[in-house]
Amino acid sequence: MVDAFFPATDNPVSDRYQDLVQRAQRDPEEFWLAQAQRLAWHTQPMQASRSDFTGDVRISWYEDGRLNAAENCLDRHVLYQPDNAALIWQGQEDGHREVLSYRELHARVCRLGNVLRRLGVKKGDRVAIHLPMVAEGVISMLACARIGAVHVVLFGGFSAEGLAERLKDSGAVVVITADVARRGPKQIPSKATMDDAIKLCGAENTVRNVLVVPVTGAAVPMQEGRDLSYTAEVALEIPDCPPEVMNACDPLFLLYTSGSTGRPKGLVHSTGGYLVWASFTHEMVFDAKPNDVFWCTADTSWITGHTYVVYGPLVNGGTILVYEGLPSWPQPGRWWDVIDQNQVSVFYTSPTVIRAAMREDDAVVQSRSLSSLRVLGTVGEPISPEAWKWFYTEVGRNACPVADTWWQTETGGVMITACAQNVAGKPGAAGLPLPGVAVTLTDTKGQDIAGEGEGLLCLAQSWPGQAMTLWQDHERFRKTYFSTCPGHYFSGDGARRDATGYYWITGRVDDVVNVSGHRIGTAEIEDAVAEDHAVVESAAVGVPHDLKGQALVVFVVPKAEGAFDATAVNKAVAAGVGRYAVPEKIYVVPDLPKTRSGKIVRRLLRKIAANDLENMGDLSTLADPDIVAELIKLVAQQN
Ligand code: 6R9
Repeated sequence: MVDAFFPATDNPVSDRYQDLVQRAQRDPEEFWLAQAQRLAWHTQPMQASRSDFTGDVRISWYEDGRLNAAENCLDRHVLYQPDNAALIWQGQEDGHREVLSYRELHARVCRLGNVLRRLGVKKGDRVAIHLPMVAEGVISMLACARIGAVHVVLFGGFSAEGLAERLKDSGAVVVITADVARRGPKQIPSKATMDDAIKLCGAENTVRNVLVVPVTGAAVPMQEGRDLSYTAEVALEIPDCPPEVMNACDPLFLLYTSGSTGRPKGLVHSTGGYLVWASFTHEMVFDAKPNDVFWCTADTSWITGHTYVVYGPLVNGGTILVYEGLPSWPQPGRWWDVIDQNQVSVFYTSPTVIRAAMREDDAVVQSRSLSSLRVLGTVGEPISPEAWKWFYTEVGRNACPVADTWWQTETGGVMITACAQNVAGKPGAAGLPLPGVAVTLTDTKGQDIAGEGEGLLCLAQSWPGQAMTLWQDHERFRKTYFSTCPGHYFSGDGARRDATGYYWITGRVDDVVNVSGHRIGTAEIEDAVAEDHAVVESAAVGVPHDLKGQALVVFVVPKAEGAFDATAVNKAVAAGVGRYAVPEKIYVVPDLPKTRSGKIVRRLLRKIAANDLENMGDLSTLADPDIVAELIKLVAQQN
């Protein structure tokens, strides 16, 4: 094998891994039923998959099984390891730290479950969670799961409009938010933004109650009858709350993500299949052990936070670390201190963080011990071989396997990686599909590509963690994922398979931009820009960026000639989507390159914005081929 980094052996996979791959191939039904034994069921499933990627499309796992996700994450561990740490919360300042044992976490989840029940939340109702990285975020998710409510975790960086859109779409009846969120030296007004969001829902508002977690204890306006203090409410309840027994295919949560059309997509994850996937992948990918302190740095509002901050490690009985703060605040290397202080053994982060750390003096990382680390992982964007090697050498001290994990909100958990201790890592490559994962590369006509080659990254068979549908829009689910390569799930990514069967992810082939691991739909941005009435039309594209992976660039065509205020465009994006999506650069142009049928040719805009002017391809299909030269000139002038 070429370029293999770890372990130094001729055979890139372990015997155990090979055996699992073969068993999964031989009899998938048997294999996945055996994996279901990881969980405690009220009714054992007798069947694994009843999924079908053709026709109307049906994703269905363990459909005759019954279970409760919170019970799986808590009660069975309370039985045999009540005093083991379930959750370590580390605040952004040193003095702020709290360790919750399994018994304590169970109690706090139960109290909140009882509050929600008292507020009339029923099985199947949606509850929105809008919290920073505090223990209450995890507690809230598990409390929903316990009473059969569907949690909808919303990103703290969304604007009021972004929140309102998701509150309306999900029909959330209760919101759990914070007074404010700490972000380094800044404070984010969570409650105030949520108040605005609920106001924006107008007649479509479904929110009856807002529970406010006192993160700093800041005084915030409370609306009589609607808003309640989280602390006061949980204090009224007992630490025992009978779990709601759910069907395996009942939704555990909705999670919104960006796609190539404007409206965000609410992916619906199941209770049984998702939890099996969280357990299986957490153990396989990270070679997880019960005494691990597992730190996944993702925000809980991201799928990575759902599966590897909360469900995976807890269902497997491990200890999770929830860290409130930023990587380099109040001092550079803060995250390395958090690892040392909490004896973190598995560290799972993103290439963006690694790139930022690489820019600091190596003395910052070298001055820390990091001796507790055993396994490293990355997720969210492609990691360059250079960053991979830095992570392996400087953070892992040449002794910890690095799992670059490729997966998506839609897949529920990791799909392609170099499983720690079982698959040799290769800098820059994601790795091999997990056992039972049927990755294919197809050409644009839907034909499978065999052997070495590059194509659309698809899956030929369902897997337990697959999202079941889009919230209240199954047809959009079918069209988005199953029409490009009929009979296959299409991920939206392109990939290359090398001679050793390893996959190298080449990035999105649709109109989604990945800024520091944030998935941003260009249509979302364009919809927001359209709110600026001085703009006729706009086109958002992604360009390569050293630190962020990709950066967002927007071409705008103003209504009137003369002075144009680009800051208004930024304001429109901040208001419509959130500050995190504000473009890196705005180019003011007289027109956009379009086909004769009026379609914007984004491929050309991407090349122009990235100053990659070779191989512009055939311009003769453009309505106005001269626009290209003009745009090149204007972009150069505005840089
Ligand atoms: C888990 C998560 C999914 C998109 C995905 C792809 C990109 C994720 C990656 C990666 C290259 C990796 N992506 N992991 N690209 N290498 N290891 O990120 O979910 O937010 O839904 O994003 O992120 O483009 O399609 P999500």
